[in-house]
Amino acid sequence: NLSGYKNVEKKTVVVGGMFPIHMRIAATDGNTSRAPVSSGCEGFNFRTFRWTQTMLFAIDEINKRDDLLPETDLGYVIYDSCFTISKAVEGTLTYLTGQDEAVPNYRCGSGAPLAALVGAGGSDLSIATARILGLYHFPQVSYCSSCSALESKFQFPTFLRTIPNDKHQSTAMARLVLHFGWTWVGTIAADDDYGKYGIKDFKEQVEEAGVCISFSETLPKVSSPEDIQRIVDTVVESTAKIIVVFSSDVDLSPLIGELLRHNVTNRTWIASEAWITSALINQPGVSSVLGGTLGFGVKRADIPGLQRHLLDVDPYDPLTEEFWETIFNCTLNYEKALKQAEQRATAVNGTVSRMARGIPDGLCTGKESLASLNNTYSDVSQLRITYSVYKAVYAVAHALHNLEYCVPGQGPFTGQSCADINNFEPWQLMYYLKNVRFKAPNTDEEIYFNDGDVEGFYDIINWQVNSNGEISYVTVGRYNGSAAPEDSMTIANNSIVWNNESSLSLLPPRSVCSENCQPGTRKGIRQGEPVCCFDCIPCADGEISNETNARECFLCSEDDWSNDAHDACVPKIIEFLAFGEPLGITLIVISAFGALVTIAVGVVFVVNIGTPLVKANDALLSFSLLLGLVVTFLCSIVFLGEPQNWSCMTSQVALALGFALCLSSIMGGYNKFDTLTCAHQRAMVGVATLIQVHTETCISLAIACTVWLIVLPPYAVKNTSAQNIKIILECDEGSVVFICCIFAYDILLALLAFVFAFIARKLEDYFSEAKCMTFSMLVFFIVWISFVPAYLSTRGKFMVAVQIFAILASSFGLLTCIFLPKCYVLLVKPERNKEEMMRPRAKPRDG
Ligand code: TCR
Repeated sequence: NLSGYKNVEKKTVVVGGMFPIHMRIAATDGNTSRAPVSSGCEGFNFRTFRWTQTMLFAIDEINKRDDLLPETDLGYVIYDSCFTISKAVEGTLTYLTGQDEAVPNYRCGSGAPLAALVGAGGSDLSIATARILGLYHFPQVSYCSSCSALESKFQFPTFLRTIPNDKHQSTAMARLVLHFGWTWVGTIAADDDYGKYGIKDFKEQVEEAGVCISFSETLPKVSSPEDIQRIVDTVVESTAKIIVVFSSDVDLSPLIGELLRHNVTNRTWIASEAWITSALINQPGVSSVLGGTLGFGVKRADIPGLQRHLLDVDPYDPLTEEFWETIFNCTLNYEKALKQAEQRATAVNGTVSRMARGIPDGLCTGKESLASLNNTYSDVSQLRITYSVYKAVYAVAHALHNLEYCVPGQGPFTGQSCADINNFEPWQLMYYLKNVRFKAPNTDEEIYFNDGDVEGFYDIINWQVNSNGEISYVTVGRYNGSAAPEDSMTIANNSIVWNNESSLSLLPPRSVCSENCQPGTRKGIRQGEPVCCFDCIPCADGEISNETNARECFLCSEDDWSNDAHDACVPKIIEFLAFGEPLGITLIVISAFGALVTIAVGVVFVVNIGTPLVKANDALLSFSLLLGLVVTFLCSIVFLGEPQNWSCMTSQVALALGFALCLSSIMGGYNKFDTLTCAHQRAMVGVATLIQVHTETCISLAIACTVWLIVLPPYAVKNTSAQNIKIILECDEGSVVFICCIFAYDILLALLAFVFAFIARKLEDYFSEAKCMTFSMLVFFIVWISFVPAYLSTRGKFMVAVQIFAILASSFGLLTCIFLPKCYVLLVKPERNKEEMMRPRAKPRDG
């Protein structure tokens, strides 16, 4: 650790600085047989060395100023925390005690007063040092410990920082993820407070908004190849295209190396502040993997004169010696270096001795040019943490200034007293630090601590590959944590370059576990997987979903049915047998034809009314049979068309009455066999006589029908249940019992007619009338028996068609069987139409 006390005409106050100049501590050999020594460090970090030099630069600048601490000089003690808690603690104790060895609770009274400690580096280091410093109420101003855990004033009463709290960054990252609609992200966190708290805060916020975490990996502090390999495998296997990394560059770089080896492209990395502008990560060749990275950087500033200072370092200064040798890969002239070191009486401690380091052979002259090197050390284009260091030093200086120029009697302490710059207590400086409010030179940012924190202001930085394959940091937006949520983030979407499908594109990548479920489907959860991963299950028939990602499908109303896409309910098809359609027209034609033929037969009969044939067949009965047939023919037309209440009533009743008329007429015809001889035939005729009054038969049926129509009339209904996609308009019989009774009556008549005709078939009659009747009744039965299965196996309008067919078939059957032979005689063979022909022959033809 290196101290540079200025010469002592002015009073001097010593500011402590702690920087992770090295990346890790060197492994010890584990030999316990000799006194242990504090472990050395390795892995020189040029970036953090720039920070260190910035502190020196700021102190220099302050010392040169006449308006800030004109009567006091700032001295400094720099400690290397080596990115390790133990080293940070060791440094803190050394600093507090003023000893080379860290003896707690001991501080040499001599020497200049200690002001504050700037730094410690990473949050885990600061947490450790802040706990110790807190014990002594010793102020600590951190430039890069951003962990949200450090905001607790209860645990860390004397901790202040010039870097925004990571709470803001986590929120900003969550906002970014939501802004681009990514719902499936992976996270990688460093195994320290920075990574863990940062990712935790991020996760809490995105998960609340419905984003799912595909994987969460932790980068080990001491990384083994297996650990890194495991993480690479996870990244490769995951379908998440967005990976949020909360880690310092030092911890992340082994992973990046391995990702490069595996050429893991087509991912978009969301960077935390610690690596977004790091040269350790942004090395040549990473553009294929890391191009398009988006991340957050803290406020940037230009610090005039800093570059000069950085380039003008003295190579023989003990602080810069190792830096020089590492950056130029050479050994400085040993004797000269030693001499210089002795002159300055500076202790070199904590860094591995040059011998042990095994410095390469080439000698350096100390005249090498830093400017010609393209090293992150001298790169002043991205002064972010560097600016934070600068602010931290200035904060301490301003606090000391305020302390020094406190007006006696108006001081802030008990009894309006002031503190003495030569001998003040740490808590007294803490008071001034807390209340400091200043502007750093050449910037217009007003710096003050609000409960130890500064405002959460970030630049959103995009890694864009420029023409020569290098990555440039392009600021594409801003985030202001203290603004209202709706305008806290501004982002220029179209200035972002993404790393999509290996070609750089302007379209943001998509990162979802499952694509949205389109209307017509619903989300189906996958057991044991995050909610963002789901299956899209098509809605069942009759159910719809009309929004994307619907949770459920909804049933359509009764009159509606789902369309093919299942995204809307459409009215069901209304089905009935219409007049206009071919089937309807055919049926109308047939029935009209039937009716006309029947009427024509009637006309023939009327014309031949006086002839024996017509007389023999009781003309009245023939006409009532013909009337019945006309009725049945015509009533089949009423079955067609959209069912209405009136048509439902008419069709059934007309059919029943029409058949009753026909059948009773047929039966009535048997009483002409009055020449029957056998006793049983006579008895039968007696029965027939009973029924012969077929008008009564019909009237009684008509009454029954009227009762039916009045009590429980048939009516038209929409049948929505029989078929899903159709509404069938049909007739409801009103009362099944009634309709059964009425048609049962018809069946009874038909059966009787058949039995009579069968018995009478052998009787002598010239025109074989009984045979025709038997045959017609057979046709009738066959038609209606075959109607039953046909009717039951059809649906909708075809049921009606089957019904009409049965009606027409049976009517035509009756018409042809009974009237065709007679018409034949009447029209073709009138000579047979003679009186004597009507007499049955003396001898029966057969039997
Ligand atoms: N805060 C981190 C450490 C860190 C860092 C960095 C380390 C930050 N920025 C840049 C190296 C380089 C931000 C912490 O641990 O709090």
